[in-house]
Amino acid sequence: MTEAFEPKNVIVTGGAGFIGSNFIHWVVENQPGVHVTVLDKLTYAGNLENLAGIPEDRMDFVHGDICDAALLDELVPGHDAIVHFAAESHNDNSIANPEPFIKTNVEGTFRLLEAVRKYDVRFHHISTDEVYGDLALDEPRKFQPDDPYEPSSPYSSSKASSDLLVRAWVRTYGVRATISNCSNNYGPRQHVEKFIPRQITNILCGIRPKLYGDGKNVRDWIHTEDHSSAVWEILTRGRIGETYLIGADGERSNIDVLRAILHEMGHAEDDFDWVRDRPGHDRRYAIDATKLRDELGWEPAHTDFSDGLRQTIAWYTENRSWWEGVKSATEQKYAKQGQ
Ligand code: NAD
Ligand code: TDX
Repeated sequence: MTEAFEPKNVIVTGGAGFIGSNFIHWVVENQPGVHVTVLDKLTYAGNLENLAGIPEDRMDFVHGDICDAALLDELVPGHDAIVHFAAESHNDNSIANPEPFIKTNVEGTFRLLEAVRKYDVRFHHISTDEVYGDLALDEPRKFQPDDPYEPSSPYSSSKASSDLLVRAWVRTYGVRATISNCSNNYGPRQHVEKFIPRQITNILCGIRPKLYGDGKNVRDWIHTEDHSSAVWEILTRGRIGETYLIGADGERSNIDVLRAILHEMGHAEDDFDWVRDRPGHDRRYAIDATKLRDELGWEPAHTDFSDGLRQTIAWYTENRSWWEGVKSATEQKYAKQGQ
């Protein structure tokens, strides 16, 4: 067993977004001696409100771009780790306009790798199961860490590219880095462009939910707090150069998830619209997290999806001011795409 790494001063890129902010709340609650420096560009997906309530002595916020090498030269020295969440994260946006995905996800990761190489800082790269392409609905197999990369969308190919850069910087330059590829996250503070919050907020606004294609596509859902605890284990106890898959055995078809939301919110289970399918739409994702569970002893805490979904519905119901301002622009964008 390798000795545990105990970071005290951690840069979190993309910390004002959905998963990054949930990770920071988790660290502040569970790791008392750790200070976080957030580096976030505050794109349409970043929101400073996501960091409300974090004590001032636990966090600094830096408004900036991960592609800015001069800023990284100022910021990185003095920190002992970077956890890299910042990305353009939405598949549908990547199909409409891939360029920001190449810039932030590929060039941004390259800039960070150059900085951690220069200043010898531990790096953890957050990635997605989508780099492995998709599985058939009836296939017993799940994704394994060493599976070949077969990304389908501009988003997933940009994430795959960034993973390969990390692997190369480890092998060629000896950078101290790990990678995690996680399945679909749900929970509070997820942007209303994403599937679960879009449908919940549609219902709250009197708009019928929208289901792509035949609704049979399967996603492997994990609560974002379980993603956070897994990332911490990998950052502190993972083996350098390794890839860990993060998932909590949460496979569900989109139509089942939508019906569960409709049921929970008191609507008939056919009270939704079928809309145009996503081009290149991946059929099924499924994670085998055996390596993470066996090697690091990680276990998810949120094993009851219905319960997690109920809490998520409650969060969006109680926090209308968090999402109301961006809802109509998001729906207008979808309407233009026939979705
Ligand atoms: P998000 O879109 O909610 O947040 C992204 C954050 O990154 C925002 O705060 C944004 O302002 C910031 N950002 C974007 N470009 C930047 C730049 N150039 N410089 C600095 N900051 C920038 O994304 P998310 O859903 O929280 O995803 C976070 C990470 O997790 C991403 O790397 C994503 O690929 C990965 N991931 C997401 C999921 C999921 O289900 N959402 C699953 C697996 C992996
Ligand atoms: O309105 C919708 N209707 C619908 O049927 C939306 C927004 C989505 N969908 C479908 C498409 C997918 O099969 O729901 C599923 C989930 O869609 P998204 O929330 O867009 O997620 P996905 O494309 O699976 O990608 C997510 O998980 C992996 C994250 O957005 C990525 O950042 C992460 O890497």
